[in-house]
Amino acid sequence: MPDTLLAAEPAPLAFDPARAALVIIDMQRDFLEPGGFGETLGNDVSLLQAAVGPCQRALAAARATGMLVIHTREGHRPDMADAPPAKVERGAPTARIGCAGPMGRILIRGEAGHDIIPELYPAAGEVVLDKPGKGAFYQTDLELILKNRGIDTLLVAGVTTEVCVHTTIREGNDRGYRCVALADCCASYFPDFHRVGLDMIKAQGGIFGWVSDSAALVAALG
Ligand code: TIU
Repeated sequence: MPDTLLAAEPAPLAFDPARAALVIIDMQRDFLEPGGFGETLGNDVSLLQAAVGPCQRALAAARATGMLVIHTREGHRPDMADAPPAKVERGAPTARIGCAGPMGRILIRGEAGHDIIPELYPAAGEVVLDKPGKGAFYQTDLELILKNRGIDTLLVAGVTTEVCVHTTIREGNDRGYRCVALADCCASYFPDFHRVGLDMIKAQGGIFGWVSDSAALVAALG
C-alpha cells in the first residue's frame, strides 16, 4: 500500500499502515477505575476517562484497516519475583502493589484490576503484552513481534502520557521506530503533565517523535 499521510506535529508523517502498529498502553482497570493502583497513589482516576472514546475510535480505524494492534498491561507475576523492591516500596500509597483491593491484588497478573477496561477489550488475534516496567520494550518480546511484522511506525495511545506512554515512545525512538503520540488517546492524572509531555515529544523538530490525534488517524486511514 502506498504511503499514507498523517497530519501531525511538528510535521505531517508519511507512513505505510501495513508497517504500522497501534500500541495502546495500559488501559487497565487498575489505572482507570476506582479501587485500583492509580487511586492507591492518591490520583483522581476519572481524569483518564477522556482518553477512552478517542482510543475506541483509533482502535476501530486500526481494526478496519487490518493494522497490527498491541495492548499492553503493566503488572507483575503473582509471586512478585519480577517486581523491583524499589518500585514496590516507593511512596506512601494506601495499598502497595500486591496488596488485596476491591479488584483483586493491585497490579498483579490474572487479577480483575490488571485486565483491560471493557470499552477497549482486545479482540481475538490482537497482541496482549504484559510488561513489568513503564516502557513496553523493557523485558518484553515487543521488539521481536514488531520485527516479525516489519513494523517501522508506532501509533501510541493510552495512559499515562508522561509515564508509560512517554517511556515507550522514548524506548521506541531509540530503537529506530517512528513514534507518534495520539494526543487525545492519551491522558494523565496531571493535565499539565499531559500537555507538557506532548510538547516535549514534538519540540526541537520532533526530538523523539510526532504528535497527532484520533481524528487525524481516522482521516488518514479512511
Ligand atoms: N502512575 C502513573 O502515572 N502511571 C503508571 O504508574 N503507569 C502507567 O503510566 N501505565
